[in-house]
Amino acid sequence: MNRRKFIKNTALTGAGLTLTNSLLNCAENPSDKKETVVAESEKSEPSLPLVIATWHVKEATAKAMEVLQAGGNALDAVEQGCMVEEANEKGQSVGKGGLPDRDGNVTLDACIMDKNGNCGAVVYLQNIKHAVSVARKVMDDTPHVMLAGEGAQQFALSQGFETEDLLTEASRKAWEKWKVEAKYKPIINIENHDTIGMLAIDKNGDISGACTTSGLAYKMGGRVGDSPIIGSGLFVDNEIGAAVATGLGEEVVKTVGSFLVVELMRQGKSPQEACEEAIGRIVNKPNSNYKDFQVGYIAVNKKGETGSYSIHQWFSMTKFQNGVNEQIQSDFFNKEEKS
Ligand code: SD4
Repeated sequence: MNRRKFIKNTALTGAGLTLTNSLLNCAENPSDKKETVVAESEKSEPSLPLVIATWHVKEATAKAMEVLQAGGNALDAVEQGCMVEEANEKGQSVGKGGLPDRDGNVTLDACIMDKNGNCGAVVYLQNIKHAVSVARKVMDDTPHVMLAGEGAQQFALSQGFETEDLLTEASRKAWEKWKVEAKYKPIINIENHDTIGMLAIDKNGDISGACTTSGLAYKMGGRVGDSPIIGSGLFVDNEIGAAVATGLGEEVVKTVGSFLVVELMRQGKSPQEACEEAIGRIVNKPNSNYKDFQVGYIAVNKKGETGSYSIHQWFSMTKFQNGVNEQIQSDFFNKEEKS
């Protein structure tokens, strides 16, 4: 599978750090994907249940749909869907096999949110593959919303999760190569997909969402992105809809992106319009260096209409609805960029 490499680096100059933005180059080359739909259009009345997810993750959306078709709720569907990618060692941005930070540690961020506005999150979780399930346990079985690091791991162990080394041989080699050749100026990653964010509506019309990631490859030790932060990486409001983000988390956090998308839908915008305006908030900032990084949003509203939008080309959404599990290429802001 060829991957297009369209932007090489993301510079976080404020932190004095240059980071590879892994998701800049992991989208499908459209010439490889016969089933790719070029632009999304809502041709018929949306029907339930439905699942959408960031990037090309058909196995994950298929799992979530299996849960929904069996009468399961949206919360179980998004958890189980995300778990597919966490267990997929070939995916170097989620769960086992995730690329490590600059010190060689794989650290995971995840969150989950249900139809009642309950949520749970883990940040800087190590040695436990299913971060999304630990996040769910935080939501279900603690009085808290977020657990970090050692505390999150201890909690997971107390709940019966088992530790394992998440750094696969492939990711270790990539890290070793990065250290030697990039000299702490990271080079492009080759990945199958990126952070998975998933939103589902079950047959009762209830919405839930989840997001799980190993974050930016070769990040500074201790760095946490947007993905586990409710309102930034993910937000669900069962009255309105839900949104989830992928991309350079720092930019998503600064604009409280997923909450913004949901609030824009509350004001009457379609999911597509809301995603576009949220991207607008990033790219229209004074002195925005958006050409150097990617951010993408996907969203769904209560009616089951969906949208997705990104700064740069090659972001995609996987959507499973009406028996069709398809990858949909997102529209994007930076049309000046050459294909
Ligand atoms: C982060 N939003 O940690 C994530 C990165 C991402 O895997 O989407 N890529 O900033």
